Amino acid sequence: MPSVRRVSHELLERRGLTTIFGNPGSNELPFLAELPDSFRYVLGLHEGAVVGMADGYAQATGRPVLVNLHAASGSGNAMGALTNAVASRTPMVVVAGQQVRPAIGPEANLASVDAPALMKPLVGWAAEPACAEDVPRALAQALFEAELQRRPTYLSVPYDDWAAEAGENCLPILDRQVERGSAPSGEQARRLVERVTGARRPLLVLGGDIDSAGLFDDAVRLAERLGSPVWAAPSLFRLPFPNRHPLFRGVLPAGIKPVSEAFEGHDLVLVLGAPAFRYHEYLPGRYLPEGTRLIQVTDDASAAARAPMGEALVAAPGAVIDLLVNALDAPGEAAGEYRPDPEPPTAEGDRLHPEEVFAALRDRMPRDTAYVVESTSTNSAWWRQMDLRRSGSYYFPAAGGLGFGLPGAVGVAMGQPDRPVVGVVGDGSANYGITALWTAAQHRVPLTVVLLRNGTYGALRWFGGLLGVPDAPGLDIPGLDFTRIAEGYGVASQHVRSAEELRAVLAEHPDHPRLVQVDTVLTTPS
Ligand code: TZD
Ligand code: CA
Repeated sequence: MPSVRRVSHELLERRGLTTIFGNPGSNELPFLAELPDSFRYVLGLHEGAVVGMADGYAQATGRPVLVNLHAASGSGNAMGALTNAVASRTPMVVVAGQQVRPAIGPEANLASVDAPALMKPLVGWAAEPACAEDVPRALAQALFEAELQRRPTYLSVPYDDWAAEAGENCLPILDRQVERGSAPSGEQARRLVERVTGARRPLLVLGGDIDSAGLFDDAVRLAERLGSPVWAAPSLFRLPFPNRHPLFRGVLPAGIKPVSEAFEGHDLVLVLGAPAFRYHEYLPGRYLPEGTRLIQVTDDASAAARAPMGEALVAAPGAVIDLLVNALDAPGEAAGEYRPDPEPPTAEGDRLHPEEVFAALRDRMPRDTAYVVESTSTNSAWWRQMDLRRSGSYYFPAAGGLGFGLPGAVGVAMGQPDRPVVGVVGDGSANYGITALWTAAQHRVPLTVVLLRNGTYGALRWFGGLLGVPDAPGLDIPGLDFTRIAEGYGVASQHVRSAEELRAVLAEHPDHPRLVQVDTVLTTPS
C-alpha cells in the first residue's frame, strides 16, 4: 500500500497543482519529502508574499493553486493577504503542517490549537482530517471546495500522517471529477430576456469576475448589442471592459449615494459578475433611484444572498451573456470611436506627475502588458491615461489589503511567462510584500516594478480630509530608497528623474526583474 504522502502527491500531480508557493517549517517538511521532479517549490520569504504570489499566479493561469504554510504563526502571517484572495474569489488550497497527533492536545511548541478555527473567518472550508487515512480525501475536498466555491480553503495535517499507509479506499479519490454547471433554467432565462429586451434604457455594471472568467470580449459583444453604457463595479480588482471603449463610463464610485446617482434615468441595471456592491466610503443615500430595477447575475450564492437590494439570479455570467447576445440578435448601434489619449499634466523639478508615468507606460509598453497596481492615491490618474483593451490587463488588491501588488506581480509574471508584466506600486504599499523581490530575482522573473515615491501614504491624507481628520500622525514615510532595497534582494534597479528617461528605460525589455523608482507629486484618488 502506498503512503498517504505518495497518494497525495499523485493527486496533486493529476490535478495539475505542481507549482507550490510556500514557506515551510519543521511541521511541513514530511509533506515535502520525496516530492516528484515534476513539482516546483516557489519559496517566499514571508507568508504574506507567498499568498500574494500564489494569488497572482492563480488569477493569471485561471487555475487553482497550492500554498504550503507553517502552522499558527505562518498561517496567521498569511491572513491579511488571504483577505484579497477571498474577495477576488481565487481558488487557493492552503496546506499547513501540524504537530504530530499526540502533541496537539498538550499544546507542544508549534502545535496549532484548533487549526481550522483560526482560518475559518476567511476561508470557505477548513479542516484537519480525523485520521491519517482520511488525508488524501480531505485534500481532494480542499481542492474541489476551492474550485466550486471559488474561495481559498485550508487543510491542517499532523506531520506524522504523511508516512502512514494509505488504505485501499484512498485510491478512488485520484480519479474523481467534480464539476459545476450553472446555466439558468428555461423559465429563468425567459424572464431575464424579457426584462432586458423590454428595458428602455438599460445599464450594465460589470465586476471583476467577468475578467476572471475570461468573459472580457463577450462583455463587449453584449454591451454593443444592447447599446447600453457600461460601468465597472466599485472596488474593482480586475478590468472587465476596455476602459477607452465609447460605451465605458468608468469605475463606479464606491459610495451608496454616487452609485445611485449614476443609475439615475435607467429603468434597468444589469449587474454581471459582481457583488452589489462593495461600497467603501460611507456616503448614505437610497440604494437605487425611483423606478430603477436592478438584476444581479452572479455564480457567487453568498454575494446574491447578502445584497441589500435588487433581484438576483445565481448563474454563470458567461451562460447569461450568451443567452442575451443570442436574444439580442439585431446588431446594436455602432459604438463609435475609442477615446483618444489625453495629454498628461507635467510636474516641476525632479518629480513627475503620476499621469506622466502612466502615459509613458501606455506608450512604451506592449499592448498586451498585464499591470498589477497597488498605488492608491493615483487611481484617477491611472484611469485617465491608461488604454487597456485586453483581458487580464489589470489586477488590484481585491479587498484593499496592501501587500498584494508586488507579490501579485511576481505571481502573474510566473503564471503568464509570455506576457509582459508591470507592477505599479506605491512607496507605502511596496513594504508589505517587499520580500517578493527576492523570489523574483531567484526565479529570474521578467518583471518591471515601477515604484512611485511620493514620500507619504497619499490616499490616507486624502481620506483624512474626507473624514474631518486633517492632523492624523503616522502618514509620512520619508527616507526610503527602494533602489538600495531592491539591490539587497538581488533585483537590478534604477532611479529615473524625468519622463524622457522613464520612456527610454521602459523601451528596454530585460529578461530579469528590475525596479524603476520614480519620485512623484501627490495626487488624489478621485
Ligand atoms: N495596511 C494594509 C495591509 N492595507 C491597507 N489598506 C492599509 C494598511 C491602509 N492604507 C490604505 O488603505 S492606502 C495606504 C494605507 C497605509 C497608503 C498606501 O500608500 P502608497 O500609495 O504609498 O502605496 P499612495 O498613492 O501614496 O496612497
Ligand atoms: Ca505613497
